[in-house]
Amino acid sequence: MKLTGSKLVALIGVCLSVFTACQKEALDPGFNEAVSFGKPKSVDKTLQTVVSVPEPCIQRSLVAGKNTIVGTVDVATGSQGELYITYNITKPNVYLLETHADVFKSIDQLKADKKISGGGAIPGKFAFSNSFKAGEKVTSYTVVVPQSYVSQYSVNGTIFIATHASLSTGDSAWAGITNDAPKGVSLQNALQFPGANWSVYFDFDINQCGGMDFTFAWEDLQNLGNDGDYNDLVVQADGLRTGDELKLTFKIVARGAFNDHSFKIKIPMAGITAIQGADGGPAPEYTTDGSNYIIRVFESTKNALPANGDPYDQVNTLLQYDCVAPAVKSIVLKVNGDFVYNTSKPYYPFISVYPSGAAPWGSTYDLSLYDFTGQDTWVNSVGVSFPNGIIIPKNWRWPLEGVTISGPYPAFPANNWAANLANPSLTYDLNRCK
Ligand SMILES: [Ca+2]
Ligand SMILES: [Ca+2]
Repeated sequence: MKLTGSKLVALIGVCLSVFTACQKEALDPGFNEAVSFGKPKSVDKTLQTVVSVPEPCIQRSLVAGKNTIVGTVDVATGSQGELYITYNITKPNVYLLETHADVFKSIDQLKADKKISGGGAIPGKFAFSNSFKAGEKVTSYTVVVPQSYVSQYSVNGTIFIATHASLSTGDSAWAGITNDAPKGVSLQNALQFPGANWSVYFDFDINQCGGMDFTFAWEDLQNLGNDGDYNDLVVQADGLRTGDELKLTFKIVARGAFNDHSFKIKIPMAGITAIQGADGGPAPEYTTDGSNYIIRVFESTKNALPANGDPYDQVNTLLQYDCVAPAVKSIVLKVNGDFVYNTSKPYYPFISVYPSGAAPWGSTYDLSLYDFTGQDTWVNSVGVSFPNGIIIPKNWRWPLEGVTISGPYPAFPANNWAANLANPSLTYDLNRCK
C-alpha cells in the first residue's frame, strides 16, 4: 500500500484516538509518509470525521531556495466548505521540518494582522503551523482550513494562499506560479509579498474547483488565412502528481476547423520510467527525440470528437448544432525522484495539422504554444503577427466560428487578456452540453 497525502489525513483522524496502534502501522516499511500525526496544531475537530482528502483542484510547485522545485502544494475543497492544503515533497532525501500556511484576502489585511513586515511575510505568524522531527522523514502533510476561516477571508470565491516550508536541507520553500530560468525555475511571475524576502503566494478560485488547469487553443493555418477565432482546436488539460505517478487528462472541447489534427505532448524523459494508459485504458503511442518523449494523445481529433451534422466536421463552435460531449483521454506517467514536475509548464502540447482533413493522411505541419516555445505565429491581413497556439490557465470560453477573438476578449493578446470577457454571447458555452 502506498500512503499518499489523502491517507495521511485519514490516519490523523483515526490516530488521534488510537495513537499506539496507528503508530505501529504508520511506521511499517513503506508507511513513512504518515509520521506527522503527532499533535498538528492545524488539525481541527472537523478532521475527526474526515476519511480522505478530496481530489485537488489545483497544484502549485513548491520551490526551495528560489530556483529548485522540490514538490507540490495541492489545494482541494471539502463538502463542508473546508480547504485542504497538502504539501508533497517529491525530491529524494528532502523532508519537511516545519509547515506554515495561511489564507488571506489582501496584503493590507496581512499587514493589519502583523503577518507581514518590511522583511516580507512572516511564516511563524501564519495561522496553521506544524513541525516535525528530521528523523520522522515527513514528505507529505495536509493542513485543513475550516470553513469558518475560509469564509472570513474569501472575497467572491477568491482567496489567497501562502504556504511556506522549512526543509531538512536547511532551505525555505514557498509554493507559487513558476517560470523557466537558467538555474531551474524562477518565481518571477508568482504573486510576491512586499518586503525584503522572496516569499510568494498564489490565488485560488473556490468556484473554479473541479475545472481544468489549462485550456490550449489553436489557429491551425500557417501564414495568412486565419480568421482569429482560436477555436480550430480547443483542448482542456489537467495534471496531477501523486507519489510516483503523474496523471494527465485531456479533453477536446471544440474543433472549429476543416483540417484534422493529431494532438501530442512533448515531455523530458528524465525520471519517467513508464508511459501507461489510465483507468484500464491502453497506453498511448510515443516516440522519442533522444531527450524528450513525444506522446500522441489523440491521433485524429476528428475521430475523437465526431461532428454532429456540421458539413465541415466542425464541433462546438456553431450554435445551430447540438453540443457534442468532450472527448476525454487520460495517460499515466510513472516517475521517480529525477522527474521534475513544473506545474506551470508541465509539458509542451502541440498539434500536427493535416490539411487533407483526415489524419494521418497527406502532408502535415506542427504548431506549438507560443507562450511555451516562442514559436509558430501567423500574420493577419494588415501584417500583424499573432500566435498560433495559446494557453489560458483555466476553463475558457472560446469564440464562435469565424468570430475574431478580440470581439469577446478585447484585451487580446495583452497580459491576462482572458480575464476580460466583454461579450459572452460571442463565445461558446460548454454548459449547452448538459
Ligand atoms: Ca480559425
Ligand atoms: Ca475556426
